[in-house]
Amino acid sequence: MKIVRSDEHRKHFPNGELHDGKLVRPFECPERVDYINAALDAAGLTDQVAPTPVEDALLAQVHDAGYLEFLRTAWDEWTALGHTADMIPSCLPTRRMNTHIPEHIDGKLGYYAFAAESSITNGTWEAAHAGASLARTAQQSVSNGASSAFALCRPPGHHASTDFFGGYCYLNNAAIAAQGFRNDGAERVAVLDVDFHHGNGTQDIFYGRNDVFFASLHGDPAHEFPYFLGYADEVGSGDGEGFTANYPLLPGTTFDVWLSALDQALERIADFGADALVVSLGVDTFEADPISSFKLSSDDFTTYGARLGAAGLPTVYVMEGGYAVEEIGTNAVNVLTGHVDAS
Ligand code: SP5
Ligand code: ZN
Repeated sequence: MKIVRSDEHRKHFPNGELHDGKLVRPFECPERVDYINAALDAAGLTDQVAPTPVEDALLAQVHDAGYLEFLRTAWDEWTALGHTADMIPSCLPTRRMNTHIPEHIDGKLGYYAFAAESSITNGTWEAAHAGASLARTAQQSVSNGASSAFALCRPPGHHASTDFFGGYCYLNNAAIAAQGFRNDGAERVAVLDVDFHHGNGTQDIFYGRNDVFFASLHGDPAHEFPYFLGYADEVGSGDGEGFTANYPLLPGTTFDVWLSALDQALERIADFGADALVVSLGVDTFEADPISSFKLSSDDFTTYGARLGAAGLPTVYVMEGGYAVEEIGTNAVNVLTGHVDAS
């Protein structure tokens, strides 16, 4: 298992997150990476690959050009107005509104957002770009022959779509890895999203395509963020019909139920005939996660990591969520060691 990590993520740490009506310290915080690094080192997962910058051309295959330009310039445009606080979107387009892109930065901020808990701060672009580079580098090491790799991405990515951010995500690291696999010769790529939350961004990016299969196990969006995508009747459209599979699970879901959904998703991926697998690895399915409601124990992560390793595919793990900070390292690394021991 190759490991790809860097310190650039520290450049992104907004002052607050809008949570239950209050601005609180963001759940998605830099110490998450410190705990994962410590657990990787303790487990001897230290076969490191140095990251190289993701190409603009690959970013442009996954994301809209106007959105990328917005992310790159938003903070400068904001601070040029004299603002010093973080950028929090407050006016977002909804049903029956216009789809013009506003000129004012406040309007652009709402246009390119889908959720208001995630702000843009000084360094958000640099950190997100560096995170995408980790995912690309991990994918390249696997395309070049490594059997598996782990990209310790922060901020996470699976909620970000072609042209919007939210859910702590700005660039879709898993989608960039999947597209990278395609560019480097894989004909069929599967993305398996095991984060507690539905990977709405990844689904949206590949929804009309039959070369990337997307499967997600997540809290039922009738009850859980991101609320507006991830229902079982979303199966893909056009050429992509039949290439998306959603497994919404009720709050309180226990590991036996979760694991049987995983087995169904893995069967779909095997039927698809994937040449490579990208795992959106969120460990917010943990029983003590402060914002989620599944019941997995730390040992359960080892068990399902073994299932993933037994699938026998060239695999890139991309870090997504997980907010029980002190246990995040153990839980994430348990998946990786489970994978390695079973493959
Ligand atoms: C990558 C990732 O895991 N993103 C998650 C973003 C979730 N943000 C909103 C969560 C809303 C949770 N509400 C919990 C209410 C508890 N009172
Ligand atoms: Zn999540």
